[in-house]
Amino acid sequence: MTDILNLIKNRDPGEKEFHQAVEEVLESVQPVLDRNPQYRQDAVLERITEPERVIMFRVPWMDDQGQVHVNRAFRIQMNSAIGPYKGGLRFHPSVNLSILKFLAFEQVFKNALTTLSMGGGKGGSDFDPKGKSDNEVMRFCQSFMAELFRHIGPDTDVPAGDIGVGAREIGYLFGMYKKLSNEFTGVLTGKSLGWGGSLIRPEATGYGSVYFAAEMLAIQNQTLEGKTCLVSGSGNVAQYTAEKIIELGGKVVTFSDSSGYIYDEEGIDTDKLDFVKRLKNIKRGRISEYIDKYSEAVYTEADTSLDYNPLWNHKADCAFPSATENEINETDAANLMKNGVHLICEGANMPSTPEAINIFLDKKILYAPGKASNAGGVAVSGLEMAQNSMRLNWPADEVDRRLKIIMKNIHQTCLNASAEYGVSGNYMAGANIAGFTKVVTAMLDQGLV
Ligand code: NDP
Ligand code: 2IT
Repeated sequence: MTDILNLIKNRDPGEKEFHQAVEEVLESVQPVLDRNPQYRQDAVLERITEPERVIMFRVPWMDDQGQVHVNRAFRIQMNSAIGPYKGGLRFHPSVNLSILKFLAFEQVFKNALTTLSMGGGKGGSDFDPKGKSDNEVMRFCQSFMAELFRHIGPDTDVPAGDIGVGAREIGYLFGMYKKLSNEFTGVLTGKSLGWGGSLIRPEATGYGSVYFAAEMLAIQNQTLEGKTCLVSGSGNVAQYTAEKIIELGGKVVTFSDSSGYIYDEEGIDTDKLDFVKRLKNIKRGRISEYIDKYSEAVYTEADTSLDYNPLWNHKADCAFPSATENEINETDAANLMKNGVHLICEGANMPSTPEAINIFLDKKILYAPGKASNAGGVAVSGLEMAQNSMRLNWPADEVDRRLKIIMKNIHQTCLNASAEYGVSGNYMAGANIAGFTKVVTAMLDQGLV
């Protein structure tokens, strides 16, 4: 295993996020490799860590003043052993090959856990939608799709949203795809309801994450009722995580964005949450504006000179990191433990550093890795694809019912795999083992392709 990791690191030395994601999976699946020595000769690890295809392209677009800009964009088609490539698009200035390869790699195992027929992919651009007009975003999306359209399709690769890509962007991307291909197909998920979207898709990642947390708590005869929860981010995943926690009787006390975070000791109720939804989804404002309306809350500006994030340093029972990768480091993890947090449920992808995860595992708290706990989003994307194929729409309660069943099954699958390999209760190992086993089996069934 160390050989493979060194090979990957030497081949692409700068890709630290990708190395981090690969290292975690390779460590977890070592017992599977030990039981299956033939995987060595089949070069299973070399194959699963190398994208099937990487597309990298230029996106020229014009701003409202007539100035031309050029962004860089990618689509990583990581693995298609169990279905068409599937995974989101991220528009954020930090986007690079390493980040998208880590996300695509994680997506492969996550999608396998959903039990739906979806391979893994991810894409995006270093374009920053913040502060851009709707017209600028539209022109960017159209230029982006003018290249991407030839590489995707409803049975080839089905992108969706991620950071910086929501209903507005999916609309513009879909419109351009339809025009270029002259087809109305389910080529993207996260579409709006009137033209092929699925009910519950906007809610799915957050709801699914809380369903997963409730399953973990149920093992210990606990519920979310009365539990104080820290939520980071204030975008799609954070909003619907908070909504479901509130519905199940928990108390949400934080939200954040890249500028800072708010702490509302009284709890963010549904009225306050509606304010945040309007603030973020319609006004596209900053979370600091929360305290203009609710003066009982405290706003703390992000401070990059600190080696910890004060959001994770409040008394609480549960934490739902739902912003971005590596947002919980070793110090944050120690602070969470000190403050009584005994459940970490990852809504974001890879929000905890390896050092932080080691603390969670050492303390034997309930720790759900993103590829299991945030799989509800892509799972309902899979249900959107199914509805598009049938040309019908399921009612919200039907989609929600299926989402709950999928999250419950993922939870059980992680537990079963962890028990089978002697690491009972380690959801991270269980998720990695179960996802890996499914994908590798499919790859070997299909021969050397
Ligand atoms: P959104 O764009 O809706 O929201 C992202 C939130 O995280 C914003 O509050 C944003 O603040 C904050 N954020 C983003 N980058 C950073 C950063 N570098 N530092 C601090 N804060 C940051 O995205 P989503 O809610 O969709 O995604 C959140 C996470 O969930 C990501 O890790 C994503 O990969 C993951 N995920 C998303 C799924 C989905 O269906 N959307 C499915 C599964 C996982 P600001 O506005 O200031 O940038
Ligand atoms: O990380 C993720 O799972 C997503 N951004 C959702 C992907 C999807 O295809 O719905």
